[in-house]
Amino acid sequence: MSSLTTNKTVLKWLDEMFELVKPDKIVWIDGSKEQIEEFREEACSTGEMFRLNQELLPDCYLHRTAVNDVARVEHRTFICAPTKEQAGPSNNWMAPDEAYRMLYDIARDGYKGRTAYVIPYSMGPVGSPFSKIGIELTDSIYVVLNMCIMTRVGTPVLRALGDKDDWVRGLHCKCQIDEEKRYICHFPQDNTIISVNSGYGGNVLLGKKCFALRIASYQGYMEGWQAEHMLILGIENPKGEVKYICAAFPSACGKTNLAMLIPPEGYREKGYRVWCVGDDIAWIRKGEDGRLYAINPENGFFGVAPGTNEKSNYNALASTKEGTIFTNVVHNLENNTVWWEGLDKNPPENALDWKGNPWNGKTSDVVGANPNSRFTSPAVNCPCISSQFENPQGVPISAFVFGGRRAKLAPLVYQSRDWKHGVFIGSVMASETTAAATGALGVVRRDPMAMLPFCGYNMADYFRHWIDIGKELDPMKAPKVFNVNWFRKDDEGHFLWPGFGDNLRVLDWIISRCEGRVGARETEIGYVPYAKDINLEGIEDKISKETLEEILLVDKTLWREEAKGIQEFYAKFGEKLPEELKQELDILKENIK
Ligand code: GTP
Ligand code: SPV
Ligand code: MN
Repeated sequence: MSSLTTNKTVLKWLDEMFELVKPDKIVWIDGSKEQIEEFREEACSTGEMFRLNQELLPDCYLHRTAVNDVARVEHRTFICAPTKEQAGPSNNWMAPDEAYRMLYDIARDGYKGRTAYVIPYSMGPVGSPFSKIGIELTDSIYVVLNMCIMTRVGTPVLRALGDKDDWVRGLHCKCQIDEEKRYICHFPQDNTIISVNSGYGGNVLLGKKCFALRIASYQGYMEGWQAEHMLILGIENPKGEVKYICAAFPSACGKTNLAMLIPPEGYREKGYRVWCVGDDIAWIRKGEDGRLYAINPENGFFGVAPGTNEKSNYNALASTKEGTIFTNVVHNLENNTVWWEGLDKNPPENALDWKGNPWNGKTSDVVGANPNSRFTSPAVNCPCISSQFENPQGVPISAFVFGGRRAKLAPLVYQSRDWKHGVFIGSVMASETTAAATGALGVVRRDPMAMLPFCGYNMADYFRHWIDIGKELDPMKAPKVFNVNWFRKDDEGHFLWPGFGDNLRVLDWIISRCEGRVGARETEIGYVPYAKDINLEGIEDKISKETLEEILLVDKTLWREEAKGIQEFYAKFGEKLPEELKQELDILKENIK
């Protein structure tokens, strides 16, 4: 197939890669419906995908990854900057020469007997000043079809690129899906990503975590903008005014759910609406009016399936009803559809589990869907997708919200005293680990700004970048900074806060604070709501005033322990840790003495 561009930098790189991996055939992705249909046919004919019930789930498919390949692999993810210090203490590092040599050895001849797919893609609306272009070379149709949902692909992207060299190189080789030779490597200084021996989501859809966070965070550091692991949502009030919030929660901690939430009945009746701009990644820059603006660089959702249902996330579920690829969920053979834990109380009896083994949901005592099983759905499917989704200028941000899973300690919500204190709060975030990455579950770890696995450079420089961004903002225009915790538990392990749609009650307080319409209690850790200011109308049976008061308390004893943990974490960054953050830690220690 002839190439779709004459861009010499693209053709040169591709020639080098073809010479290395030796494909039998080369196919350029043009983004046409016909081509996508051809790939679906082919993937079904080889058993790589299954066509689901086309009446109930039109254009929907099921895919199973290898059993050893179901999540991101943080211990095999590397930042290959020229020096270890540039990668920083929170990243795995390999010297670029050594990494290229090792990866090329693994990838050599890897496409023999296979087809090379060349995917030109844009992160962000094609032609937006925020947007960036990448080219992913892959030997996986599954990757192609996912990228066609998650990003803007094809000929218009190459047209926008023209002759420029400003694009990110991405080589993906499935190889033998060998865990021992699995590597996800980033070369921020070369705009290059190489991923070998995986076929799973975040490891191989290179536009997502690899480019839009790891490479882009470094680009943002160099160019004065930010790439963050944040959802973007708009809250419309009864007057029709929309305020936008960006929120950073670690993987599988509620971004997709919050981004698409349905307001509680009382709010709906009054005329409140929530609009989803993005559910995972935000690219943020200062606009001409001096405010921060954000776009969602993606074009689809790669969402966690388990727990998604009519009630918890109606909009996400609705998004999966057409043109969706399901990965590692249960195959319901009764009607050729899909199922996962938490979808409904009616698991299929005649089914295949995520590994493809016969599974009876009524009698089995093991889960049918992998805990990190996912759906890949087009953003346009989402009933509450924002009218600003395609706005090339992005949306103005009123608040940044940080949060994680903390059974104890962190109150339901609190506000920082100012920007610097807000950066401190983001930098000391901690959360219990989830199934989104391989490794231990439920262990509390520091995950600054939910970026620990995704920051493409030294995290101390990343903190400095955050502080510097704030210095350039007029305090009146800078987003206000908050922390939330939907995951406080009682001693029996039950969640104390109802969560999901009811989280709007907390966002309501946040917006009121941004608009200066409500007071707050100044505490040792920042501004905490008075219980009376969190609207509990309609959920008095789900949460008592006493419980609310309990989850708004600041327990000094626990915070003293926390301060020790923060100090240990900060010590890793040595002299590079910004002085401002040391001062903020000193203030906290003084406050809770
Ligand atoms: P990634 O796609 O991995 O980045 O995850 P995410 O941050 O988008 O997480 P998602 O919204 O998919 O939620 C992950 C899990 O958290 C699901 O099992 C949800 O049911 C659960 N969850 C989300 N919001 C809430 C909440 O408000 N309360 C409780 N208790 N659980 C929640
Ligand atoms: C996450 O783990 O934060 C995800 C899923 O959004 S993945 O694309 O696999 O990284
Ligand atoms: Mn994520």
